[in-house]
Amino acid sequence: MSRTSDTPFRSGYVALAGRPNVGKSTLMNALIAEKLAIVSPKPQTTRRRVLGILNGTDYQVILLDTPGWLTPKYLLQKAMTQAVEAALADADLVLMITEAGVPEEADDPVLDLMRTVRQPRLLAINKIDRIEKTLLLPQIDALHQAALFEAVIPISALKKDGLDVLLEQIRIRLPAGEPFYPPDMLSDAPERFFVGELIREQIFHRFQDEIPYATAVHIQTFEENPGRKDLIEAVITVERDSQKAILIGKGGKALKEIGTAGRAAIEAFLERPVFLKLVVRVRKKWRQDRHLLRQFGYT
Ligand SMILES: Nc1nc2c(ncn2[C@@H]2O[C@H](COP(=O)(O)OP(=O)(O)OP(=O)(O)O)[C@@H](O)[C@H]2O)c(=O)[nH]1
Ligand SMILES: [Mg+2]
Repeated sequence: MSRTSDTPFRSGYVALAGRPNVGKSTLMNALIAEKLAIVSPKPQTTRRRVLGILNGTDYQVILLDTPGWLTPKYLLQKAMTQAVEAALADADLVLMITEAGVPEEADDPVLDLMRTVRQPRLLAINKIDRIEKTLLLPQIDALHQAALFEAVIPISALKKDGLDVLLEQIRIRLPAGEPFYPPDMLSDAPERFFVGELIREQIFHRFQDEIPYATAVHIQTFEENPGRKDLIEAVITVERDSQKAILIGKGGKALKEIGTAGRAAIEAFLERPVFLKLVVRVRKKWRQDRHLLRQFGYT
């Protein structure tokens, strides 16, 4: 790690914020080149702040992926907005993410949130792979007009386009200082958090309507067995018997598919074989239940 005094080591926290589904988690994964945050085509996939560490030769960027900013209708969503606020409070720099071709209204709630932030702000316009460049210019202009951002950077998190420019805009704004985390650390969350998320991701991908939103996954047992596969027992909680029946499927088929795909994703993440056992249970209105929200790690 050779460096001179005119290029000090830089290190800091960068909060990613934006509407649901704009690609915050995809961007975090693309920047750190690891699948840390789960991603789905449905809004409100992320429910907690997820920390990801990116190490360069002369910088450490600590990314804080957050849930999409929304008006909360129930306690889980309230906890999600609080996770955003906490990440913004922790950040040295705030990166708003928006979607190309979906121009913000003047009263956009995320722009309002950005007005409350005292740290430097950057804006990334994501998903530029989906629209003509000429259509992008008016949106970039309008966002410049908001006069909130030190830079507006068009990117595609999916195609990994514009990420070098974005990273450089982040790096130059980080405070000078030593790294916060050792270089081999990717996140601050335990393995069991990621394991639960990978199972939840399967449910977001496979089921429609209320089911993904009514589902929580928590890891009841995580036994590391030297010389044998780890044993992981995950509890999938839903709100109604009818949801439980759908998750399990005819003859247990649907649950078996979640298990098979979930196990493959977990093994890819952990880089070791595991034995995965899934149980489905019903807890009426868990999304409104303080104790269960805490048990599931949302508060
Ligand atoms: N075409 C295109 N799709 C993208 C891009 N980035 C993300 N997506 C897609 O957008 C959808 C949402 O991505 P996520 O990363 O889960 O979005 P998010 O902002 O984290 O969503 P929440 O956690 O629900 O707030 C997924 O289907 C992604 O594949 C991009 O650059 N281009
Ligand atoms: Mg997300």
